Amino acid sequence: MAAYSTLREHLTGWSGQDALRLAVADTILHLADAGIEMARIIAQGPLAGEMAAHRAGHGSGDMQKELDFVTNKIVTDALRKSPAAWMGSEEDEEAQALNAGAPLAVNVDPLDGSSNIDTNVSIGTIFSIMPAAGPAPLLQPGRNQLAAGYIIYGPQTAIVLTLGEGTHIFWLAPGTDDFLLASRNVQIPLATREYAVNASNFRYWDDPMKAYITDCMLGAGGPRNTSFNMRWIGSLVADTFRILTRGGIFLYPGDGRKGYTSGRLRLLYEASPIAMIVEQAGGACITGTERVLDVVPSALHQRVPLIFGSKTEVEEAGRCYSEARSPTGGAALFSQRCV
Ligand code: FDP
Repeated sequence: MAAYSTLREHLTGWSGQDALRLAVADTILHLADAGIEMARIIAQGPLAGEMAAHRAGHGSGDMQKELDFVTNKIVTDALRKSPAAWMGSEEDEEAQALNAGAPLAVNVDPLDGSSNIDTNVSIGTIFSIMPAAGPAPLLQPGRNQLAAGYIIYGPQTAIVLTLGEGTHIFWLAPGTDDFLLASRNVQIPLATREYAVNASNFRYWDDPMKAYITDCMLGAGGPRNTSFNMRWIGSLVADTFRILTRGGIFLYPGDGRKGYTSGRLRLLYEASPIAMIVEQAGGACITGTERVLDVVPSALHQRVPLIFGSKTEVEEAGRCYSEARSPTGGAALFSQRCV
């Protein structure tokens, strides 16, 4: 195997003697250890027990599964050992006070993509690390993040990480506890012909979103003069990984369903960390009308419309909003199919 730096070596080089960076590095290493433990449980599938079974009650309001509960405990234990004063988790209704006086505040989604647990599709743990500053340290805009990343449990286990100096991928070497830096400075291609959206919601979308997707669907004969492909894994970490690898655009807008005015995804432990990862990889991330990293949060579990990926394509979707566009003729056909 080529000589790759380990995650620990990379973090040691990055942090030097800077106290805040040392705290961030320590926290990431504890989360990486937690990721190894979770990867081993997930790799067992049903042999580890009924991990996709539903449990009662849930912090963010979404349905909780057994593996959500197990991973939340593992991540909480890891953060208790870290220099984190506060933790916000998708699985806990309220913020948790951890180590008083510690310098960091960490938001986590211990298990993203949990509707895929029993389908053998990649799932992951997303984290966002901020300074424990201000009256509500967990409720900071994403631009204040010191580091963001996610651990993906798939055919390969890997950590996608940004420390604000590019986005890197560290791969877990099988049979070891070492994450190795084999993908440095990942770059999302500027342009793409591939979009990711849950198209079954078309009839609930606003006009700009309908206009954007309709134009993609009209293909080479439509206003974009381009044939598009579509992919939707339905697991944010997996869809993001594909976009980091070969480009694309991901869209989960607000829609007309009850509770979906601001979409489905959560600002603090999904959209903000993904936005930092994507921007650091040369991509863009917006709500439709605003840069996601500039959204000022007001609640731990708040949702946000999310559009990210290849820069020129995200700008195209943004133009549909700034110009308040309406769908062209093709939309009528598609709406009829949806009813
Ligand atoms: P899940 O509910 O399985 O945890 O954040 C939640 C999420 O998955 C994302 O990973 C995924 O992108 C999205 O929801 C899928 O939503 P839809 O089922 O509405 O397509």
